[in-house]
This record gives sequence, C-alpha cells and structure tokens, in this order.
Amino acid sequence: MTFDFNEHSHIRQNPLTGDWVMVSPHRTKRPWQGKTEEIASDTRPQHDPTCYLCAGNSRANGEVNSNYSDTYVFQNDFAALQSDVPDGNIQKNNLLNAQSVKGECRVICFSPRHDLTLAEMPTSDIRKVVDTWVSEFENFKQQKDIHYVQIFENKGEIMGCSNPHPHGQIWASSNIPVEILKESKQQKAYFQQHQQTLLTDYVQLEIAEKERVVVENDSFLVVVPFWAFWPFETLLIPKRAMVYITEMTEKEKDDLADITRRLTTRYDNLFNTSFPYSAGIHQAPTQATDTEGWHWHIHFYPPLLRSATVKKFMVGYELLANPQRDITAEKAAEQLRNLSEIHYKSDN
Ligand code: H2U
Ligand code: ZN
Repeated sequence: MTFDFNEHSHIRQNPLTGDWVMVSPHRTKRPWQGKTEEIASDTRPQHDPTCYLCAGNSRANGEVNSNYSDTYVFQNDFAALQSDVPDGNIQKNNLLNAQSVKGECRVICFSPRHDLTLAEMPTSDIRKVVDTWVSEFENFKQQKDIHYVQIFENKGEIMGCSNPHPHGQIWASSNIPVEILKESKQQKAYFQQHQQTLLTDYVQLEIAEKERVVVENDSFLVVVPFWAFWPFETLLIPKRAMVYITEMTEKEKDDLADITRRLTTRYDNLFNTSFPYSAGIHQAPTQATDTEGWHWHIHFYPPLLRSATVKKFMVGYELLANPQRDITAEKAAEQLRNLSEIHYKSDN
C-alpha cells in the first residue's frame, strides 16, 4: 500500500505559525453530496430604527450616530482596550506573569444599508471600506503607544456577532498578540533562509499547483491554504510583498475590493446563506524596526462544515491535542472554485 494524501491520515504544518493540523480524509469516504439547506432569506430593512449601528440612530450609551452615507467609524462604547490604563506588571517565581495593556477599540460600519453585507455591496462601496481600513491603520501607526493594530470582521450570529448591520472592528493595543508573534518569527526565519518572503514563494507554488486556488485577480490570490484547519478557511494574499496595507497602490486597493466581493459572494453561494466567519488582516507590528519577511494577508475563518446549520466544533481531541479536519483543503478549494460569483440573492 502506498501513501495517498487523499486517503490516509496525515499531519500538515502551517509555516506561518509552525502549528500542525491533522487531516483524516478517509472520514469523508462518500463523495461530497453538496447538500444545501434552503434558509428562508433574511429580509432586513434598509434602515432599522432599533439598530445601534444605523445612521442617525442612538447607540446603547445614548450617543448618536451621524447621518453617514458610506463608511462610519466610532469609538467602541464597550471597548476591551482602554487608553488610560496605568503601567504595571506582576512577576512571581517565574509562575505568575502579567502586564498592563493599553489601547483603543473602534467599530467600522461598512455601509449605512442595514440589509447588506460585503458580499452584496457594490465593489465601489467595498473600496470605501478598504480606504477606511487604510486611513484608520495609518492613524494608529503614528501612535507610539500602539504596537499592533488588528482589523477584523466577526460576521454572523453563530460567531457571536451581536448585530447584523455590516460592520467590522479595530483593536489597537500596546502589546503584540500571540498569532502575530508567531507569524513574525516564522516569516523572518523563512526570509533569512530564502531571501524572499514566505508568502511570495507560497503564491508562486499555489499558482503552479492550482488545486488549492479559489479566486485571483491581478494583485491578489485566494487559496484554501495547504494547512487550513477550518473546513472552508481561506488565505487572501497580495501577490506583491508588502509589510503594511498602507503600501497598496490605488489599483491594488481596487483589486482588494474586487477580490473581497468575489470571495464573500462565493462563500454565501456555498450554502445559500449569509456565510458566517471571522476574518482579519495580519500585518507587521506597527512600531517594529525589523519587519523582515513580513507580507500582510487576510485570514477568513468560517465555522460552517456541511450546510448553513452544521458547524464544526473545536472540541475533544482538537481542543486537547491537535486541530483536525476531514474534508481536505484541496476538496474545499474545488468546491469554492466551482461556485458562481453572482450572489444567490441578486436578480442577475
Ligand atoms: P460584534 O457584533 O462583533 O460584537 O460588534 C459590535 C460591536 O459594537 C461590539 O464590540 C459595539 C460592541 O461593543 N457596540 C457599541 O460600541 N455601541 C453600541 O451601541 C452597540 C454595540
Ligand atoms: Zn443598522
């Protein structure tokens, strides 16, 4: 018997973090049936008078949103990070180790339209979201106390998102989060060995192999990465190595809006549902003098497995030992690649 990646259990390494995932393809012996459950289309109004994020409405703490017409950013009223925390730390016997953390949290409303998501917004409006990400990041990058800026979107009730109004968040902190520490270390080591960013080489490899590619345009490639853990996890990678999103040309910003719409539409079309996910931009720490090897990118981590209602759980062996998946990254990519880029709710 010879080893077959599509048949036999194996572990794959994530070169961005050094972590491993177990793949058990034999558990999906039967061919993919592509069962999709028709979910009653959620009909939300364009403006909801009870929504905290809609234009002109009052928020939970009584502040009033402006009558915004494209994107709108406000200070998170229930922020996890606060700017007025005094410095402090605990260090006891190499056992108790703690440090104070300062920062700021903001909310970005993607559109005044309560009923839309990135997948349903026109590309020109997604471009305004890209511009907002860039300007917010630029602003935080100037602040000496801020060492990392996490821009992300948490979408869907299943992900614990509290409001269906299309929005994302920014958490800017004085500390560098663990995922970023891992990615800095791995990307730097790769660069020192190969004089090329890890993701530049990975883009080349995936364009050559094709089987994990979901969608691409002139400036970006989206793959289900070889080491994906979530069933339909994707990695959106600029084809050109850039440390920060502020380095994008106008054309690249347009292309980011384009690829975001095309990817999120494919996601919605997979199970004919507004596809939940946590997605976020990873880029170098903001005060770093050494950003060697850094190549910014966007992770999409969707929890759905088989239908709009069947979610993958990170429990048992996965929580205690090692993340594990059944459907291979290659099979997931094939499914996403074969989907339409016309949103299932649109009339075209
Ligand atoms: P989530 O649904 O992903 O939790 O995002 C909504 C954010 O909006 C959440 O962080 C903030 C919450 O703190 N928020 C306000 O700042 N003001 C409000 O009036 C409602 C929600
Ligand atoms: Zn709203």
